[in-house]
Amino acid sequence: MAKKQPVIISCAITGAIHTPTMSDALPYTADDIANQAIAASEAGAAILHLHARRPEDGGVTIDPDAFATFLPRIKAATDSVINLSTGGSLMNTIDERIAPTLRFSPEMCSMNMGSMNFSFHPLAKRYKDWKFDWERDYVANSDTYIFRNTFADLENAASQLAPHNVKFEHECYDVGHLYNLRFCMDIGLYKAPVFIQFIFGILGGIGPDIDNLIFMKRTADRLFGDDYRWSVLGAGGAQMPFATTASQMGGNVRVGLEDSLLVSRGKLAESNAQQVAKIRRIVEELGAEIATPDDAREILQLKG
Ligand code: KMH
Ligand code: ZN
Repeated sequence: MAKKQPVIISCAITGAIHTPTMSDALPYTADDIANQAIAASEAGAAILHLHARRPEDGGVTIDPDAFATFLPRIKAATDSVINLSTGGSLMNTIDERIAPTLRFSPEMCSMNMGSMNFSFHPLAKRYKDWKFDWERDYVANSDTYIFRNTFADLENAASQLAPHNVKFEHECYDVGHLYNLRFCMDIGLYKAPVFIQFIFGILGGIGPDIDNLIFMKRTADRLFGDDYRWSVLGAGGAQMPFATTASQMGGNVRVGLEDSLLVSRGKLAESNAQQVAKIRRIVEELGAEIATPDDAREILQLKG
């Protein structure tokens, strides 16, 4: 029997969605982001997906100077692949969102494959201290909260980033985004093998039902054949069930406080490393190995 490929664990350390009022574990100072990223790497994360936040209030920032406050420490302390977000905030242009990647030229960065509504699921109200008012905060302002990723934006980002040879984590929140990706490959924006992150459970994208994972995977097989590698991200309570299922289907997994503040049903995670350790234990107990950073470099054909 052919040896199974090891499972790449990505960890998304802090993101732009959750707020520090929702969990004490969510890192937002440079020290906390660096410490949690280093601990996640030691726990088994081969890839670290990073956003920056304002240390004074935990709000989102895409200022490259803010990334500079924690990136050197993480690079000095770990061998994990650095993956910078180009999603940033819903308020910024694509030029602003790719600025940190242009400055630091990491091995990887995210690339969001379509425009969409983008919201917390209303069930997020269950989080501790969650002061969320659906009508006031989202429905009334829904014009402001469009996540813009037009084809022109994708073309612009790909052409500016081309000299950096950065591998994209193609964030696909719905089946249509797979077709967008195929189109962009056909017009020469991306090189195979592409790395697709199938995302389930963001309101505005496809829902967290395992049927949808099978459907996304089957559609990707049809569109990309051998030209893609894949990983799964389930938002909120879908994180561990989807990661477990994906790892059993031959896929890779993404965990981290960016995507879920929980470690198990109704229980807040203490750290990113706790989520990495949990999915690592599940993957290993079910008979697979986890990938080292160098395995990830080889599987995804990173510039290294
Ligand atoms: N927060 C995730 C659902 C990005 O940073 O570009 C998607 C994400 C986007 O990670
Ligand atoms: Zn992100």
